[in-house]
Parts: sequence; C-alpha cells; structure tokens
Amino acid sequence: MSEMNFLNLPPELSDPEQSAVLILPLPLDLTCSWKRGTADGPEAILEASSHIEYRDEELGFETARVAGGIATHPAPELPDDPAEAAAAIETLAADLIRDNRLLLSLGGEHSVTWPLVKAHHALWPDLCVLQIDAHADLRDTYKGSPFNHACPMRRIRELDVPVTAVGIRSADTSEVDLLDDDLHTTFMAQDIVGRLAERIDEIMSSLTAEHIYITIDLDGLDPAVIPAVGTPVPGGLEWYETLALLRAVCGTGRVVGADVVELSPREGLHYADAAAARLVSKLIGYTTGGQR
Ligand SMILES: [Mn+2]
Repeated sequence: MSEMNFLNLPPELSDPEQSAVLILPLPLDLTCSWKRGTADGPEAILEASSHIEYRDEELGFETARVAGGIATHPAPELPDDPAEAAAAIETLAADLIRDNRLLLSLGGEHSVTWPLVKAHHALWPDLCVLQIDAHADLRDTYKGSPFNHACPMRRIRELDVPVTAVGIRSADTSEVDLLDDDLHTTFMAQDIVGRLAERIDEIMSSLTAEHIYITIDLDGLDPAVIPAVGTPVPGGLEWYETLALLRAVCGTGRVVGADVVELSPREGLHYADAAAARLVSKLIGYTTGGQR
C-alpha cells in the first residue's frame, strides 16, 4: 500500500510524533463470508480523503488544525492466520495507543475490532462500545472460526464490555437472545431509521461506561449511502441521522478510540469510498472539536 496520509495533509499537520489523531490502516480480509475486497478498504478511504476540503462545512473549522494534527501509520503486514492476525493487531494497537491521542483504525474486515477493543480496554477498563452495523456479529463461531467477521461482538462480550448496537437488521437465531440483556442494548434498524433523532438520548443513556469506543461497520448505513460493502443489507441508517448520532456521542469527550470497517471498494462505486472517508473526517471533527 502506498504511503498516503489521511486528507493529504502537509507534514506539519501529519507528524506521527505530534499529532493528536493517529489513523491505523488494517487491510485484513481473511474471513469475509460473501464478497471479498475489504483488504482494499483502507487505501480507498485514504485516497478518497484527499478530495475532502480541509474545512468542514458543518463544523466551520479545519478539522486537522483543530484536532491538533492527523497522522497516518503505515499499513502493517498481517499474518494469514486469523488468530495470529488478531494477536498482531492487539500488540500493534497497544503500542500505538496514548491517553492523549485518538487511535482511529480503518478496516479491513470487522474482525479487527475485537483486538482493538481489547487493547483499549486494557488502558480504559471502564469502557463500552457503540456499534453501528447491519449485523449483530454475535455468533460464537462462524465457518469454524471464532475470529470470523460474524463474531467480533461476541468476543467483546466475553471481555464484559457493554455494547450498544445501532442499525441491526440481520441476526441469527443463536444471536437473538444476546441482543438485549445486561451487557447488550440493541436499536433495530426497523425501529429507528428515519427517526433516529428522537432516539439519540435513549442511545446515549445506554452508554453507561465512562469511556466509549465506536465501531462503525459501514454496512450499518443504508446501501444507498455506502453501496460497496462485503455483506450489504437494505434499510440502513441515513447519512445525516448517522452524523447527528455521532456528533452527540463524540461531543461528550468520552470517545477514546474508533474504527471504520468493511468498505469493499468496487469499480464505478467510488462514492462509497468518498462517504467512508468523509465519515472518518466527521468522527475526528466531532471528537476533537466537540465539547472536549
Ligand atoms: Mn459487522
């Protein structure tokens, strides 16, 4: 993967030592169950990001400047074995996480999230997760593997980290009982799409831990917004309501880490890459320029 930096920033705004945000590309694509291609996601997001204006039209400031710099880490070589890949990601993340820097990882398949949450949980034990996703991802194993991209929220559950899932519209019988209990709160797509604004307070109150990790599986958004994902499901979150939710959550100043995963770039659908890149930029703007 070429050495691009997010937003194509000049050196003074993308210095790895000084920047308050670090982008970590994780081009992992070992277990995707339908269309492969998420390994190309990080590079497509970085490339699309170079077409975003420095000034955020909604926030009214230059995101990278207000954030205190956005550096981009080189994409690591990851092992082919899913268990080894997870261990490598956890070690790398643990090495890169700082309590005064936001680590924002780009998938790759959703399997990257479990080791990332583990590494954040080690530094911030009072952690909860906001998951935006079409799929519950609560399977114990899938196709014989506990590291499959259908399983990350189940692995996170085993850490006793509470999860709030938003936009879910696909769950297996084995997952249904886990959707709503002491550790899990689910806002099904059919109950919230088009009226998410009315539910934001409720979603916020479910995020009870002091620190928040956000995982955005891009298939959580409607395929009209992000058409290029490995396992698309119709009927997802709309663009502006997704932004409103993220702005509210990030504005609390409690978000300590995030990932954006499952972009599977397709020829002719580069507006998906553009939307994914803009979502990453918004996450940074909301987190670092919010009420913090
Ligand atoms: Mn997912």
